[in-house]
Amino acid sequence: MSASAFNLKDYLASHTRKVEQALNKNLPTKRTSPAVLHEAMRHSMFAGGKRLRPILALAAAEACGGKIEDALLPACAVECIHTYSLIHDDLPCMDDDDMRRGVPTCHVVYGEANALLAGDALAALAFELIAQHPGTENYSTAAMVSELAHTSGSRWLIGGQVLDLECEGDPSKVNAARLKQIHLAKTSALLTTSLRLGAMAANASTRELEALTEFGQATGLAFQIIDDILDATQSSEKLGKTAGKDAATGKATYPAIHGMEKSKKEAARLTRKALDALIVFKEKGTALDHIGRYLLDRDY
Ligand code: GRG
Repeated sequence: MSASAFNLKDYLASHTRKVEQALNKNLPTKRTSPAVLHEAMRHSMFAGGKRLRPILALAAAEACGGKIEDALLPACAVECIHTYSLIHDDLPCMDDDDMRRGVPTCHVVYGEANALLAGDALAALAFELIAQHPGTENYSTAAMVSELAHTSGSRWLIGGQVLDLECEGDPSKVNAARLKQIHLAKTSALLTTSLRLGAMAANASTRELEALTEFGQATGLAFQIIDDILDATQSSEKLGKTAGKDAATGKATYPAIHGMEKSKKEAARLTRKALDALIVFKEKGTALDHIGRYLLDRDY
């Protein structure tokens, strides 16, 4: 596909449709017993998420010369992990949020115990799905399961949540290194694994896998810094508070630690780094390049 013919809107629409169909097929129906559990899982799964991680998995597979169909199981698996983490993150014992993806959170609708269990069940389903992938010449099924488990576990996703909770309510506890560690663990890690699993499903070369790892890490960090910049601007405007310190949530932000100018420069540097990493894919990296620009070119 030539770069000029590429239409990101159409690409996202068609890939989202494929992801939705696969998720619908792979999640137990609402009527499957116990119905309340499956309703709760479906409530959060089909609440209108952007499907960024599964789309990255499919785009990575295509960039490595593979077919979308080969990456649908990893795509569903990463979205199951993501949705489980959001359900648990929203619980009263964590962030205690009432709304997510524009609808009431799982525990608000189904109660705390059912929400906790719906999250657990989605995490289990993620591993059931990735274990169904036959693997490829260079990557065994076990290597793919291990990739997902490592990222979901105590060193990354869950570890990042613990670090974040430790600093809750006292942003002064967070220095630059700690904030980067939290962003890498909570945001970059699953984005990177989504890309890597899509690539593994397409039997990627080591060079391709490394390029996607670099793209994922830089994109995740830049995405989070841009989020922090926007949050800080909104906080200062809406709440009349010092830009960079989100006192409403008690969370440290990138601009609070580094200042607004340095944050913008770092976001721009990481964006360039992310897009440069795609050079190895030539034309086949067009979709990832457009997705990267779309995520990172937000107005701040
Ligand atoms: C294991 C409980 C537990 C938590 C792990 C991922 C996580 C840590 C917590 C979720 C909360 C959070 C704000 C994480 C940062 C990553 C992030 C940017 C999440 C939002 O992702 P989007 O924007 O959401 O892709 P949608 O709803 O579109 O899927």
